Amino acid sequence: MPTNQQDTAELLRHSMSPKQLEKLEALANPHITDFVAHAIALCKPADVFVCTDDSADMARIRAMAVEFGEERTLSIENHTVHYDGYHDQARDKPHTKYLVEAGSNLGKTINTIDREEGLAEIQGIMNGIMADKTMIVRFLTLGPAQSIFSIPCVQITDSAYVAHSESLLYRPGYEECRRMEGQSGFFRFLHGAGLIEGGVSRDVENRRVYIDLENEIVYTTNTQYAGNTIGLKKLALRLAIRKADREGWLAEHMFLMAAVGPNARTTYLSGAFPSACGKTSTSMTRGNRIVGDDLAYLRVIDNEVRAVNVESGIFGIIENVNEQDDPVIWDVLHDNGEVIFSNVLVNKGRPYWLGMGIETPKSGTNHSGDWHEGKTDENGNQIPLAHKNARYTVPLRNLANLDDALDDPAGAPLSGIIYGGRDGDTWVPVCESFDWAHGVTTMGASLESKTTAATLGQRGVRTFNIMSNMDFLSLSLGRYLHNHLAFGKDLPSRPRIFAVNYFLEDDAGNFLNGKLDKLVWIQWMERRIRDGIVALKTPVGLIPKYDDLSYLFDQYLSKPYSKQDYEAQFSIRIPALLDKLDRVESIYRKNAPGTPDELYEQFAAQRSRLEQARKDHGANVLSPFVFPETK
Ligand code: SPV
Ligand code: MN
Repeated sequence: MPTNQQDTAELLRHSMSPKQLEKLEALANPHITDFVAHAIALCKPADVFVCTDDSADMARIRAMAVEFGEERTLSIENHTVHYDGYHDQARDKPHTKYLVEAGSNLGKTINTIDREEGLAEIQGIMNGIMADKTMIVRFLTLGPAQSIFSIPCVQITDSAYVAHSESLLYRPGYEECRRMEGQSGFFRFLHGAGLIEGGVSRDVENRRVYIDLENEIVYTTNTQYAGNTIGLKKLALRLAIRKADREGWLAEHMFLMAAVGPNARTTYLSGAFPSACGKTSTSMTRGNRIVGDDLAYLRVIDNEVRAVNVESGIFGIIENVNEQDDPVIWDVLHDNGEVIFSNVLVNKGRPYWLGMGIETPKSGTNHSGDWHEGKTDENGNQIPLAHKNARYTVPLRNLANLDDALDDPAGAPLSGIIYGGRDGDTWVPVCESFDWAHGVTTMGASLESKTTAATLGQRGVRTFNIMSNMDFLSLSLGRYLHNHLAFGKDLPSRPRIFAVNYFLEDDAGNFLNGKLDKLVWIQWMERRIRDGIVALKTPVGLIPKYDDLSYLFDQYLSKPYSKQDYEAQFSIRIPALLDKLDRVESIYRKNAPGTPDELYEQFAAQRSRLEQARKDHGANVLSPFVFPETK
């Protein structure tokens, strides 16, 4: 590693052309040059490309992705396809670790490694990893530019696909860095894809994502999948959760949308759902407008909660995107704005995916290479035509339903927060909490969801996932929960908290709701917030009245809604809800010392309300019609 300024300057001069060096030096920031020098000394690239916000530099990145074989062009102009390795199709939780000093108190649920050991390991793996490759240096911003929310970032990668994806997903940051006039405070990301074979990272057994919280640097290697590599996405979220803890705000795994109510009034809602549980589709529901689909920062400004989309694009799951249910995104995927498809089937230059609602070809190229229907993997399992976690990457500016708040430096005023997971048997489709603390503890901090294809490993396993942010927590569970409780405590008016469940099943395992029903739940929440329409008071929160839902189903989906459907969906399943309280409480008791007492108090109160209701009504499952009306 270079040890002084002269060594750094020498190393930089030897590693890149004068033109690239000029772009770096124009930033006049020793923190940046030191990081670039550190990366060069470690990864030993053949060449360095410094990307500014200039459109020619952006175009160069895109061209590199095709030249390097990481993306292939498709029939529609500006569309490309990228493949991740067959075993590199999702986030790798076991190999994602925080580098911590001995005696750290992150708790049992967070994956850590001794700092010195971890640094030695990752730097060993990354030593010389860019030999024969071009190192790309990018500057981007999290959150809107020139805002209290913005965080400048430096991304270094040898993957043009990663760099190209970031052009579509984030706001440019070179000019923002220039304005920083030599200060520090950047998040820094260093990615090396490792040996590439057939366009994909070969040595996935050496895949690592190591997070240095102290220096706000993330090292990631031997992987291409965006969730493991794109610094500004989930790697930055982990750093942001720490920064938010220090500064008194919240960094969340949430969509942000403008719900459009009667007379075109706008109500901003955010929603935290685990990966692949409907975040993107909720933020795109017909008639409403999207601000963001995955990551939000929340701050109290002048006694009001304001929220921004951290990103400016979507890395969305493509499975089940079809023309009828998802017309806005369907259009974006078919017009000639920029799109990167990943891990889909390509046949004659056209992309195909699971659940697209049209006839699909019997052969082509996909994440397994040449594919034909019936092809099996090394375990004899049939390989579907596209991966379940296949995705599309697009900039939000191409969407017809984009809300103006996207680039507002003051963010959007937030009126409601929604928590939802893949829950077959406990929560009703929509329910409002009694108050902030009840919502934070029994909804956000009690979220459980079945695992999906967004992470490597078994699917369909019920898993605790606090605020849908569990995979990204860089704080102890107790501390993170404390921050949520404190955030809303002293505000004159707080966002309301709701729980939703799109995945409730009947006894035979059939889903009780249609894919579009969420449109009605959003409108009900909007009416609760804006009009204070009457609800029914159950032991777990406030649920809609049948008549209101019947009206909203008719208005928004032109569908009749029967009393039988209402009863099946909104019955309070007491034994399942009590079991859930026990399950979640034992997680906190076992793994989360420092959990605020308020959680245990709220759980005890909820338990006794459920037991009392069982006694009063003499049944385990209570029809919604038995509950009284309330404001
Ligand atoms: C998610 O899995 O939650 C995503 C995609 O949004 S990524 O985190 O990038 O894998
Ligand atoms: Mn996500």
